[in-house]
Amino acid sequence: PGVLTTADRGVKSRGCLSSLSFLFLFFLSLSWRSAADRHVHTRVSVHQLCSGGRCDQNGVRSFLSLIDAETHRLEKHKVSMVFRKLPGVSASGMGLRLSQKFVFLLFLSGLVTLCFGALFFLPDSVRLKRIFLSKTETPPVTVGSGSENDAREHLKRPKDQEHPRGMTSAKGETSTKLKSLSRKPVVSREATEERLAGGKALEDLSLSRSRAESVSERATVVDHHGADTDTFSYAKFKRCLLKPPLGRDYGKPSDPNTNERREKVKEMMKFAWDNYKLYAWGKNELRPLTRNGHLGNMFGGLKGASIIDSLDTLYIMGLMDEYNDAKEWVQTSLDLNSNGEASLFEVNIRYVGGLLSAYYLTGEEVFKSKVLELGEKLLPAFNTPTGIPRGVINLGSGTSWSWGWASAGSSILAEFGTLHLEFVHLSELSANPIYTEKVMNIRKLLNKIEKPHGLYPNFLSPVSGNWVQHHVSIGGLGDSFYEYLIKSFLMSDKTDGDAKKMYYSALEAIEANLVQKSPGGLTYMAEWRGGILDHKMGHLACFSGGMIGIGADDGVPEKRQHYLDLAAEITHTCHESYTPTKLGPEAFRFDGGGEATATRLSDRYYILRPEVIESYMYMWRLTHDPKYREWGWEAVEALEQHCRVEAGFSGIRDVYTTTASHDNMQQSFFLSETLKYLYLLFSDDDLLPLEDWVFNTEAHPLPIIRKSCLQDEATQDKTVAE
Ligand code: DMJ
Repeated sequence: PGVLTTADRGVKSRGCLSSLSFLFLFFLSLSWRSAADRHVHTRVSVHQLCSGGRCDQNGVRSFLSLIDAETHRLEKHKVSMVFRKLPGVSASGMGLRLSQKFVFLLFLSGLVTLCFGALFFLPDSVRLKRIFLSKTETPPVTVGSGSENDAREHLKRPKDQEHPRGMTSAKGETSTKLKSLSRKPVVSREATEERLAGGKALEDLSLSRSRAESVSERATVVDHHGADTDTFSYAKFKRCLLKPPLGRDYGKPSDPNTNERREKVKEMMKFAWDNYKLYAWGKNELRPLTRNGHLGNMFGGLKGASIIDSLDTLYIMGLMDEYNDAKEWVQTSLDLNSNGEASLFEVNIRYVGGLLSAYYLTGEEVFKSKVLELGEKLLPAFNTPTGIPRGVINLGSGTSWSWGWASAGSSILAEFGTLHLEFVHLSELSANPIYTEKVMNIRKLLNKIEKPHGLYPNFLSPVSGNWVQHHVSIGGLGDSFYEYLIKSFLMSDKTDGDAKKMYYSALEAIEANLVQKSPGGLTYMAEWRGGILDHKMGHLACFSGGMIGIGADDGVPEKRQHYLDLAAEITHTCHESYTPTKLGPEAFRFDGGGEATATRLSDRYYILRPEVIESYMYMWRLTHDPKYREWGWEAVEALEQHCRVEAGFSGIRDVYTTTASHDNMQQSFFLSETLKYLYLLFSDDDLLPLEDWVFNTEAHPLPIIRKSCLQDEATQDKTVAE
């Protein structure tokens, strides 16, 4: 706190510049005034030399030369010159008196100062800065592929749209016991020559745009959707998994009580699904109070978000009739030729993630062809000078632009930083490297750019590649960027060294700057605004318990237990925020006397979010501490009591009152995340084992890519064929 960052220094020095301009004008006016004063003084002195009709000749001569000199000085004076040049204005300066001139000049300099002040200090002054300072600003940070449609740069329409996402000590607890963190693969993970070469190719981020394009073109020749359909073999992929995805018996727990709880969660899923099907089929989300559907404006005209988000949940729960209905809808009704404005992030995590998972779990070709068709439609969003995509894309025209609410046309860290897992899989399935190149380019830029205190601010300009504001958050706007770093490392079969390095150094910076302990002993993640801490934690930030947990095992040996403890402490804090309804507020604070409590009315709502339960699930898998299942069950009971209505589940407006006021929305992430994490919490660990799967930020499981195994398999297949 209190330390000036580079950007702060920039703003301050520009502030100084405007103050200097004020001082300059002020002294100019003073010197003008003193010159004028001296002139008056000279006249007075001459008057004193000549009295009674007699003058002292020598004195007069020397005073006359003094007058000449003064006159010359005044003539040279810029302000005086300006006045002289004005037609019809006398040399005396518009006929104003000296004191009036002085006041006028002071007023003028004040005005100039005010303008400069407004330019640099008003909240959204960045736009103005760009106009005035564009020539002197740091040149854009470019890495690899750049813009190919700079025309769009000028045509982009910043729109005023709503923010698509929520803004977005374990008191007496002892050290958490690590249950089974080591995930030992059976398949060889030696870094073979070939794998290294492949990895290097992926990481060669200085690829020129033209190369990326030519690769794209080549792939397009192979297949309309850029897919070389013969390259990816589902059978090969299945053979490279360490365990069956659905376990020995669909993860059925042997303990009857746990099984009963799991069945309850399955019933909740069926209830939510049936009502969606009944009242909102084909729409994006169900409005359970008014019993109708909601399309919203996040998916660019794409429909059926709840269907796509539910595919894998229905499948792992064994709700096969429902899954088949969903699959049929994808086959017959999922129309990707929409022409609306979509959030790149939301379409990616829900549609791309949902379809990818459905494909990997079932091997149904329809999911693969749909996801490749959709992936291709997202590519134009990356056509910016830096390759950092903008937040909004028109799926029909490919035009993209930044959210109207995002400062100075910036892109959001949690949005452009949450594409990696899905895009790498798009390359896997299509055999087209362009998707990987796009996200590797983002990675490279983020790796290269200077980070204040090692932290990643939430807003970045897709034009210059510089940070736009110094707001750092592990909750909304930042969250899943960090999640995708560690998950990229895990999903690469632990070969993605850059992701690993970036994750652990980010975590170090987070610990040094954001992690706090409340007076009551609760560990929490504060937010950071240019060095000032805001002692608030969003519900969204509660995913970090799980994230730090799954990353614990790959930290430096001396920190592994520490990371696991930190993960447990944060999860504990988030559990503390779930009171008295046993549901948690959107954001809770640790100042103003509160401990993990929402102090503002506007923060008290709960929209069926998953993050706290997500951390319970990971912490259960990592430690098998029974408290996580108990906490999960508390949440199930609370959802039943406060959120279940006659026709589905609904968010509530105030978690501090037991007479619920419902928000009339069954979010699609309730089906994909909240209920899936609860189901997994009450299942055996062999249902979607973490040795084989990572969950994207919408809880869609994506398989770990075992390049060496896939290549060995390819060699074997070839040998057999020969
Ligand atoms: C989900 O869409 C994702 O988890 C996203 O990363 C954050 N917000 C919602 C759920 O709260």
